[in-house]
Amino acid sequence: MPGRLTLLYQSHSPYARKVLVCAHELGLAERLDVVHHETSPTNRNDAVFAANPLGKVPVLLTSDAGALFDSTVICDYLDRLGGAGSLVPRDGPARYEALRLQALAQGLCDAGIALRWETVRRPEAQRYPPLAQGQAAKLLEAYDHLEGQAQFAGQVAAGQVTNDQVTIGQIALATALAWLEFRDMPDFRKRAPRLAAWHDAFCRRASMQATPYDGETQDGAPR
Ligand SMILES: N[C@@H](CCC(=O)N[C@@H](CS)C(=O)NCC(=O)O)C(=O)O
Repeated sequence: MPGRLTLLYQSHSPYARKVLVCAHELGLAERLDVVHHETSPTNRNDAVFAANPLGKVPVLLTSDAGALFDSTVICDYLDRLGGAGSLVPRDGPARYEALRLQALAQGLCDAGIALRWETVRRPEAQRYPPLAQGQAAKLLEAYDHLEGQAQFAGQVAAGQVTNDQVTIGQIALATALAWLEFRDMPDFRKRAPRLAAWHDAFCRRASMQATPYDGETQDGAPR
């Protein structure tokens, strides 16, 4: 049984926040030493590379399983450590519903980060508008897809968002949507009002309240 765990974290990373929200939901947050790290492919962080050859956060340093990445693997580890395996249903359609939703949320974050490179992070002369449009289209398609899923309306109506029935997919989605708003990405509220209502309810959970986004990306000096 591992004792304390170190989480290489970043206060403005949706992937890192997903991990920390999972830890809170599982009652494991007190066992984590959370260490903030700035990362960027244009601003090398040697301490992060020492634990993850991809140079990305989050990374979880464990005594029994080594340095774990990426966020999906860390969440799986925490879920098993938590005992009940409650965030990732063990079997059946519920398992794949949760994992697929997590994959979609990961894709929202990936597309959002790619879009930010084309809109604010890359020097202006090197931006490629068709790439920005293509990434924004992924976000809008995903909003429409999620809005079409009746589960969100039902959950808000039944108050389920504020009880204990959360999955890795829901946590991943909430942290992704919160990040998209934090970074002024294409709006989902008008386009997907049921999704927005679900999100607002989910954000009232203590795990979300305890993990607000903060900070700016540090890409280093222009080359
Ligand atoms: N698939 C990874 C993505 C992790 C990721 O992209 N993290 C960003 C911070 S939001 C990072 O560290 N980027 C640094 C880089 O790309 O070099 C996960 O789910 O953990």
